[in-house]
Amino acid sequence: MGWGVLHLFCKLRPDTDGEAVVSALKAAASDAQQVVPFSVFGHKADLGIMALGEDLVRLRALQSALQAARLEVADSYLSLTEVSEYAKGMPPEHLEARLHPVLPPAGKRAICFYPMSKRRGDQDNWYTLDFESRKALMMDHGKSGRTFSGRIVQLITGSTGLDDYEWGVTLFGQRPDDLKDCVYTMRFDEASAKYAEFGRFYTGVIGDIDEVAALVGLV
Ligand code: 76R
Repeated sequence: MGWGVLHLFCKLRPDTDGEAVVSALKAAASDAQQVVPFSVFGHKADLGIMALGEDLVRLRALQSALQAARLEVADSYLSLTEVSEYAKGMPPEHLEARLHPVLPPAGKRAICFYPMSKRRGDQDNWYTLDFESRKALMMDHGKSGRTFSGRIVQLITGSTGLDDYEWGVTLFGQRPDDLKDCVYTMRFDEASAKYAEFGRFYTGVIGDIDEVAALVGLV
């Protein structure tokens, strides 16, 4: 079974208790959850947190602790790690990395997150294609994705029925141009060009908890 994944995009307020935020993040990180903190560029948020673990209640408890420290949750996304139905035949270690990823990947400090769905339009409807056609499109997608092997780590987490879009897309790269090149290239995949719809994009820089807390002005 997959893990819960909670992305939180938070804003500092004048009365935010920075020390309490740092304690909450450290407590969560030492309590069977992975916590990936990052500073977010631009006005959409200050502090980004990607928290993942088996127990959804603990993820929600982290959110409560941050809110109790008067951090404003400006946006969020809930999803679950999963193995894509088109990746079922892949080697077990590959599937394990999808279900139980160890984050953040070493040396990849640039992160972006966006939610996406597959289109259900009158002309182009992903869900009226048969499985073999979808699988062929996803194989093409995987092929163009693999040209970024080593440069990008993608984590696709499922959210159909849980949040506004069908997947959360989290990409890790060494620098922002790795993210940009990857997303640009994949726009030409038929699976994206014809069928993808995207939500808001968030981009940031990962660090350890103290580093990110200092950078965004929490401490
Ligand atoms: O798991 C695998 O690596 C197998 C091949 C593969 C699958 C099944 C794969 C590879 N992806 C898969 C599934 Mn992907 N991916 C996206 C986006 O911006 C866009 O245009 C779309 C957002 C990017 C950038 C990306 C990158 N992928 C999926 C699915 C689930 C579909 C389903 O289950 O129905 C989505 C929504 C999706 C979206 N993909 C890759 C990449 C990259 C870089 C790879 C190669 C990964 C690697 O080799 O490590």
